Amino acid sequence: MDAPTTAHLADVSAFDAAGHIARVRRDGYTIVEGILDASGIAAFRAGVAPYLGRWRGRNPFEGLNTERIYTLVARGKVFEDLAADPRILAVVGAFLKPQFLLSASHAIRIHPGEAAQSLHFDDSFYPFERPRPPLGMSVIGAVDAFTAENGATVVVPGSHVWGPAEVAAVRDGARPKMVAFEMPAGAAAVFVGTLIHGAGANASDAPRLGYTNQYCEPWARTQENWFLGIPRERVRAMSPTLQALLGYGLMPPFMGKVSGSHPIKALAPDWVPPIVRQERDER
Ligand SMILES: O=C(O)CCC(=O)C(=O)O
Repeated sequence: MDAPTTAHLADVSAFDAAGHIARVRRDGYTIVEGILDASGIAAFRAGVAPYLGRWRGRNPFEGLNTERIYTLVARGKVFEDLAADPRILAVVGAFLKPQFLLSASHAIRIHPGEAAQSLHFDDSFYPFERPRPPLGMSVIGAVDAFTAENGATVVVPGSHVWGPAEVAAVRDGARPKMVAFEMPAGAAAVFVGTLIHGAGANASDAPRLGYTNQYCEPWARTQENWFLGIPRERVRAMSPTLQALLGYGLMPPFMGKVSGSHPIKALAPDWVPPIVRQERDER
């Protein structure tokens, strides 16, 4: 198996994880610059190019004038590196339990004329009352620079600690003070799953390309089903860190086991599911 790689990544030793974590606790989000450098941005663009231009969102939430490329993590090395970026994982890991999982990974290209997305919070589908600790963490990264005009994500700072009444007021149309994630290409915002946000309207004359990687507690169901969505041969070639993020690890003592064994065994080239092997051996 490959070791985790730092290709496309800047020097991580100088990364101020504590500062970012403190900002997330206070405001609900932080912005990390330089997650992708110029070569990473070029690799990202080349990696999504084959899939662009053929799809539009199916509802206003996906964005009727927005393209999304799902299961991005499995579409190339640059996307693997983004999902397992050690700086991102350092911030995310301060809020989720060890063995947390990647929950969703997709590119988002918002076309000119797209309306603003409805305000929401990303871990809302877990049925636990707010206020509460986040059950998920989200990253939204800029491949094109994000501006207020081209659809930069807008957030309500501090809304991560809100209770149900304030959240309901926003759903009913209240508009508290919002901030746009205006950030240069290559930067990424990291925020808690309880933070209220949405994609902005794109009033510019160019598309806005970005991506989201979302993580969840190791005991929670992931949004994307990686076991069905990513062939095992492809997972086998990924780093151990990413394999764990995709669910090929155990949450102690044994959550995620495969017929009583560690799920990493399922990546061996000659692996057959134990129930098939055992039935065969009986014959
Ligand atoms: O693309 C963005 O700026 C935000 C998208 C988002 O929040 C979502 O689709 O859940």
